[in-house]
Amino acid sequence: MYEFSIQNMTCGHCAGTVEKAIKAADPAAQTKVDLSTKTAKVETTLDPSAIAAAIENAGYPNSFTSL
Ligand SMILES: [Cu+2]
Repeated sequence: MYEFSIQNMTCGHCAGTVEKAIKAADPAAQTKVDLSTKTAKVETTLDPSAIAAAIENAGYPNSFTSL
C-alpha cells in the first residue's frame, strides 16, 4: 500500500481523472482517492514509480510514501 500526495487535485473531476490514471496503469489496483487531503491510497503490485508517472502524465505532480 502506498500513499500518493497529489498536487493540483482540486475538485471531483480531478479526483476522477487521477483514479482513472491509476486504473489505466494497473487495472487490478485498489485505490481510494481523497480529495480533502489531496491523497490517494493505492494497493498495487506494480512499481509505485509507474503509478506516480501515470498520475503525473494525467497532469498531477505527486510524490508517494510506502505505508
Ligand atoms: Cu478539478
